[in-house]
Amino acid sequence: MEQLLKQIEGYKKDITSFSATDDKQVEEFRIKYLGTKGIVKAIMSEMKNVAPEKKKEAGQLLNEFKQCVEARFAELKEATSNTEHQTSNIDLSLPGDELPLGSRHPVTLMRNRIVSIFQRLGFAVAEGPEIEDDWHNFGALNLPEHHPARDMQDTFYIQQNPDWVLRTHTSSVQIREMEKGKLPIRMLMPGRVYRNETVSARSHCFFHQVEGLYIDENVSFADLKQTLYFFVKEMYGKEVKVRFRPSYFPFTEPSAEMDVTCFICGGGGCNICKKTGWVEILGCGMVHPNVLSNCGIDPNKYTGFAFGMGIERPAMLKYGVNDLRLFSENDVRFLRQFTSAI
Ligand code: 2NL
Repeated sequence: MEQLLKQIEGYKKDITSFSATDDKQVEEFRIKYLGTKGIVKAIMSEMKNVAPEKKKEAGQLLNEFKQCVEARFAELKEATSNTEHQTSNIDLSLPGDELPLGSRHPVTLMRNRIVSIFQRLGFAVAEGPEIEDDWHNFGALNLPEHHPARDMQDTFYIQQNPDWVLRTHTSSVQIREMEKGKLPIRMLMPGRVYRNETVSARSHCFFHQVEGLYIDENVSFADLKQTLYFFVKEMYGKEVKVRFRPSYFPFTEPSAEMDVTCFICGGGGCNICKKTGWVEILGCGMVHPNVLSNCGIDPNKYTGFAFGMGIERPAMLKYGVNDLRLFSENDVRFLRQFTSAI
């Protein structure tokens, strides 16, 4: 009798832990416990070995056990028979949980597009500090003492040290590269820059740009043009036309600005190109000899070209963003829209 009790307890445990995910396993359960050669039958046959005075008690126990097995069988059957997709209590036909995918910032996306085109031409990427001294941000770049860019009105100066500014362009990184004295240089400087401007939909006190610099013997304006032609073709397509307009920067001579035929209206005239059919995309020029000698490079032996372009404006046009402030507010409702953008 004792032994029978133990046996039944053991089987009860097995029964509750028995799991079935399909009909086949439920059938296995039935055969194992309720079949003609099953465990219930086998235990019932133990009755004959039970002492007569215990028979009543044992009978009750066995009946209870049988009910247990049958209840579990019904449970397993129910769980596997609902639909053909349903296994136990898991409904595989339900939609999955959404994976919380991150997204790249649209300014990062546009920077990566620009950078990867120049990387294919052998330009290496360099970065530098956002707090710069006067020399690297202005002096070395041939910006004269009275130049408006140096004005407190336009530049953020660091209170503790009037020699320090928040860089107003990434050219300071290029100065640092040139000062290292390793030539030739073929580099790209992407980064954040600062101007003392009132924040609005169209202007911001910080924004991003990519500058490029190529210095070697015999680098000419023709090299500059071919490099930028390649960039424009890769960036805006083969059909796009290019024009150079003479311009002025203190750090290049000669200097130019480059326009492309409007990639919004195709040259017909729209709001973006102010009905001119052209949009300005960058400034460029041959590195001024003073800048070279300021960095210890002999301007009689070496020449170079440089260019600079903003990132926000092309990003606004490409991704249809109409307010600069959206780029720096980090509102997830804005950022989420770029999950699958490239
Ligand atoms: C623009 C125009 C430009 C440069 C940047 C440069 C840097 C060095 C020497 C000479 Cl170290 N030039 N950079 C040259 C011409 C134009 O940027 O519109 N940027 C947003």
